[in-house]
Amino acid sequence: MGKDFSKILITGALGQIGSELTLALRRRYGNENVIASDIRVNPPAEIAESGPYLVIDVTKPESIRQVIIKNDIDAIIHLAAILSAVGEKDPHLCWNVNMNGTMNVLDLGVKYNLKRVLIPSSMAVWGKGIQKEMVPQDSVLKPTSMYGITKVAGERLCDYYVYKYNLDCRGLRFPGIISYETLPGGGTTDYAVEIFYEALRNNYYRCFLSEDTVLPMMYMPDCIKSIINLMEADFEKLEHHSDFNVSAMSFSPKELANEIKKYIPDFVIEYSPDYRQAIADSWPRSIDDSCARKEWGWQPDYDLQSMTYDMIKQLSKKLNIPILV
Ligand code: NAD
Ligand code: AKB
Repeated sequence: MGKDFSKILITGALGQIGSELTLALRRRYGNENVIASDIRVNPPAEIAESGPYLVIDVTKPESIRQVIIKNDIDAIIHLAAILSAVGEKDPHLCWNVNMNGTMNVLDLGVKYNLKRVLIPSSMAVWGKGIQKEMVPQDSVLKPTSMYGITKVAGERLCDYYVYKYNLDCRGLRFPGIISYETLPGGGTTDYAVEIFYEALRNNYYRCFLSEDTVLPMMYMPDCIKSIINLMEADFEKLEHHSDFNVSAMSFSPKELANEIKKYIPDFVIEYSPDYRQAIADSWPRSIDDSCARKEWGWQPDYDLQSMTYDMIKQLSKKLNIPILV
């Protein structure tokens, strides 16, 4: 167990996960050793000023290749992607970014003999015919969203590169990620972040999922921890590679709203399900992550209560809306 790579490239680094992961990895491995990249040209000051930032479009392999060569990159964390809700609005874009981006990263990983490639998957891999409660590691994968289809194909592709080319490629199936730094990028679980902003600003939230839609979720500190732990895990001890189930908590919009009401008693939530309800209905209610626990020691720190407490505390500071916590 430990770090055997020295220069990391992060794609999609300005997104919900990347913007926090970049800073966490810079603190851990050194500012100059973590190169952030995204298709967007204007990074926020925190990213631009704390280390290298480059523009990369992952659908263009040459733009990734140049950065690998010029910076002696030996590990890539590939976060650039189109998420489920945006993917349903533009399935071709979703296919192009998620599939071609992943294939480009994997091909370059082989060509330049990279020590590690990590590519997150998602609970969107599941769909028809699944066990809804504690969906097991190895189970039927028949997603109905374009995003889910690209995530299943991405997982299979990564495992193919492990076996065919001996590339050290790893990945985890994240549930919905909740955070207060950067807004989520257009997924079905985005409600679980929006609700905090609206509760604090307006005491009111109209939720696009129905009140009893239970979904697995994870707080950002656990997400960052899981990526670092898997990046540093001993390859020899891994039986799975690109598709580790990881989980932390599960709740419905109603249960989350009730937790928020402990801090904002006047908070009112109403429900107006839209096209994202069908996506949520195709996903599991909870996830069995025993393989990740056994193979690389996964253990979440946050549950619904501790996540809600911290979200309210951090966001009330960020938005300058005093709340007693
Ligand atoms: P995000 O949508 O917040 O960020 C994705 C980033 O990719 C954006 O900054 C965007 O500008 C960038 N991007 C889009 N097209 C690009 C291109 N062609 N080239 C380069 N960059 C491009 O996503 P995220 O939430 O940070 O997710 C990161 C990874 O984690 C994705 O693979 C996603 O599927 C996975 N994941 C996220 C969640 C979640 O709840 N956030 C849950 C499960 C899995
Ligand atoms: C989404 O809702 O699309 C993402 C995910 C679970 O992959 N948050």
